[in-house]
Amino acid sequence: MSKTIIISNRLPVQLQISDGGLTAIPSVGGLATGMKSVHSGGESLWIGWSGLTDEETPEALETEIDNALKKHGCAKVKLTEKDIEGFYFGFSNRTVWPLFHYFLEYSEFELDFWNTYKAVNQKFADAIIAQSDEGDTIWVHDYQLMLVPQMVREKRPNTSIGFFLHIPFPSYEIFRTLPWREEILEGLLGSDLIGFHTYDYERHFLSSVRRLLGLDVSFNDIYLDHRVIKVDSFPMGIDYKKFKDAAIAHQQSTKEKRSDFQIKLDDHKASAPDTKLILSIDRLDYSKGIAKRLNAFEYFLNKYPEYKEKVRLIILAVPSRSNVPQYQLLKKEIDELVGRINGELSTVNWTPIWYFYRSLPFENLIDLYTSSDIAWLTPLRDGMNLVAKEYIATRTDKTGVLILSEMAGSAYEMNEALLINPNNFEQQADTLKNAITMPREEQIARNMFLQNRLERYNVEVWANEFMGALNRKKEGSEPFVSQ
Ligand code: GDG
Repeated sequence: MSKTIIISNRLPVQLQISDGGLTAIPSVGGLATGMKSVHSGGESLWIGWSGLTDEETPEALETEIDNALKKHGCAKVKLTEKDIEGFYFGFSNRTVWPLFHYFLEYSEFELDFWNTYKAVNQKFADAIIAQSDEGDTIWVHDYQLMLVPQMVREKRPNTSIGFFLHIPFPSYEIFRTLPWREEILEGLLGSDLIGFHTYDYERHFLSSVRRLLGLDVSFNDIYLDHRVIKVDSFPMGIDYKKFKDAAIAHQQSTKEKRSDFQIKLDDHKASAPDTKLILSIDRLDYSKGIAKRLNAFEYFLNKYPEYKEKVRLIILAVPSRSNVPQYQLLKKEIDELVGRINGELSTVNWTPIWYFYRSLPFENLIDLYTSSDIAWLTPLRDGMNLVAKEYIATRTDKTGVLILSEMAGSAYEMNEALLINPNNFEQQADTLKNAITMPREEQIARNMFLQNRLERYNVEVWANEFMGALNRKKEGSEPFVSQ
């Protein structure tokens, strides 16, 4: 029987080794949830890195780890510390990530990184080849594995291969600066179907293929030898029901059951009922525009001083890639900015910014979403941005205002949000004022549209549409319908 193989850098389960032995905890991230409908029963296998390097894995536990992963339909790719250094922290996050987010000056073109990226992609491809048969369907995820489709195609010419990129694909002018640009494109073109979050990323990719490889491109078909490769956009949704249900449960829970976090938020509301809470949640990443947001907040308070003591900004910055120097610098910059702004503007009754540098449990995330009057998300570039969608999904009474950067992929589907250019402080300050004063009826009207769309195009629909398109391509029976 043919099966589906999903492949991503990390597996949807986390391994923990403690005195009590080994535990495999399923992760609750968007991708893991979205793939549930695809990754079910014995008909699918998810291949990825377990999160433990070879050096961290006691030999005696190897079989136990394999068995624990097998129970979740997973198999591991073994990587050394050196692999992770060059492939993940190196080429993926010091070359591709900055370049694809238009931070050209941060992108490092290191031959060692590239060689390790190739070698590790080969390890992933070998794992697929070892565990798959010709009739299987393979879905490769994200920028860490862009060479895998071609590596698999070489050994399995007739296998159906899909690839989805979760980050932006940059314009040709940016992409062409990469020394290994042709190899990356050729790697991706091993796929039968290549998916992006937005039509713009798709267009950028097609343009690079045409100009760098000189291939025939017609509409969203690429002609390569005897193959036709489809390219299309599939904007990723969220597990809408999970967020909505969590928000409903949160509202229904008794006072005694509130989290400490919620008690603090409620105390704050009770002591300053007129104060608006403005929320931002991001991984601590330069692409998310956190420093600019802090500067824009200060600008807003200086332009509209009547809002001093009437607003509070909550910044949840989740630690990320702290081995990469650029992220260490950013952490320092944000720490200093928050300290300076709070130092300069605080009063005895008011601290303008509450700053949390940590990852919070899901329940606290819901506390924050449901307690905040405004979500303010200002990425300078973002493939999609799921936080914007999650905030809207938790607004059970349909109030709340979303201010969203037009540089986020999600902005294309969220026109009813207040869309801003994160570099325009004047516009950001005025938009904050509009958000604070927006009438309740207007909030409800805007969120009604947003919620309907998010509920309909949820993450399961996203996964099924991609798989459907890949299967149609395989069968060649139905006409391919572009969105
Ligand atoms: C990449 C692309 C694209 C955040 N803090 C906590 C927490 N989160 C969860 C959120 C959300 C997820 O993390 C973040 O997703 P984003 O989409 O906003 O951003 P990236 O991590 O950069 O994801 C992005 C995405 O891939 C999917 O294709 O949208 O553009 O960069 O789900 O809820 N979860 C918990 N505690 C936290 O403190 N539990």
